[in-house]
Amino acid sequence: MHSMLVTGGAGFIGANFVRLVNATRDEIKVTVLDKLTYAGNRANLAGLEGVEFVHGDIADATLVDELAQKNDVIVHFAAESHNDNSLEDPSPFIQTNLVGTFTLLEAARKHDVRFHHVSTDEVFGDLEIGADTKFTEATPYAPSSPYSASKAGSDHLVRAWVRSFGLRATISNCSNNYGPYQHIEKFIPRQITNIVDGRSPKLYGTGEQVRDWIHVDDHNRAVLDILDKGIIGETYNIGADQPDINNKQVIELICTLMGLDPADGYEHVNDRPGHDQRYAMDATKLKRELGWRPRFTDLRAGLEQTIAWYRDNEEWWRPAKDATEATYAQRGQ
Ligand code: NAD
Ligand code: TDX
Repeated sequence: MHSMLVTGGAGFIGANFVRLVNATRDEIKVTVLDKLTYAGNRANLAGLEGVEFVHGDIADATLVDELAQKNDVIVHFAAESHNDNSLEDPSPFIQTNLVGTFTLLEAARKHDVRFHHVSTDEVFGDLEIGADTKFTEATPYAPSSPYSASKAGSDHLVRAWVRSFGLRATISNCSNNYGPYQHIEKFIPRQITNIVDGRSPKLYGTGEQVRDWIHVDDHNRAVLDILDKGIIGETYNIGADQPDINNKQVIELICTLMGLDPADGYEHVNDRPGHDQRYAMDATKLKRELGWRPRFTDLRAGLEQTIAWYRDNEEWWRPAKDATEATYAQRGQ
């Protein structure tokens, strides 16, 4: 790997990935392609030397073709990523996650570029709360929301391009990420910034839903391992193998860590329609075949670090806060 195109590199996970590559892999020249939607932010890449930034759309075939020609690997993070937004308006999800991925695949095929597709545990649907089950790479796809259906469709496109055209591609499906630079529309940073602001944290419904939280750096180290050692055509599940923790427990932990009494620290708001109940990833294949291990194995310690980052970087999230909360308020959330 010498020249790497990172799509969505100005978003949460993509920017953390570019920072990781920049800090650890001198031999790789990174170019970021990002449309700078509401979720993308140039500031996420501030202070990085030697990273080229291209402002553009992954569905722009001419631009993508030009960039594919100049790079030997594409790492594809760009997506519309928020379930709640996909319930309001699915259209950008279809355009970016499906048409955008298709456009990249065509360019990668034409120029024989190694391709890694970043996907989600949500393609598998959900699991029963309290059960001892996990998603494996063999679990059938059963997405619930327009977001997860669009990601599932993009995974299918990647597999078809491998089988039909011999594209050198891999896929990873990861569980819920947390860490620095995550947009404040998402669960954990929304609650942290609400508390900093003196607003009450907002729990959807009863909060019994379970997510399989992983620190963004553990996700990104796994992506690098797959690029280095992964087998072409294979899919790898990524998850930190944490004990089940539900949203109510997470919000109460955040309240406690930020000095609020969890007993009256938050409010219940409208539930998400079609809300997935439980996600849990089995990452045995990634561990056994590629030797990956998560480093953040204690959610409490990871949350403390994340809370400190949002407290220290108020100027980063402040401009988006009022508009984000106004959108939620319209939905009774
Ligand atoms: P994000 O919403 O924070 O960032 C997405 C980035 O993509 C933004 O910078 C945005 O400007 C860019 N983008 C959107 N549409 C684009 C387009 N048409 N052309 C070019 N750039 C475009 O998302 P994230 O949370 O960083 O997620 C990154 C990837 O990881 C997504 O593919 C998502 O499905 C996947 N994923 C996320 C999680 C999670 O917990 N956040 C978990 C598993 C997988
Ligand atoms: O204010 C909130 N209150 C609340 O209770 C928000 C924003 C969310 N929730 C709940 C809904 C979910 O059960 O918290 C849980 C997490 O919600 P999100 O942060 O919106 O994440 P989720 O829908 O689980 O999807 C995330 O993980 C998988 C990412 O956004 C996806 O991009 C990724 O594919």
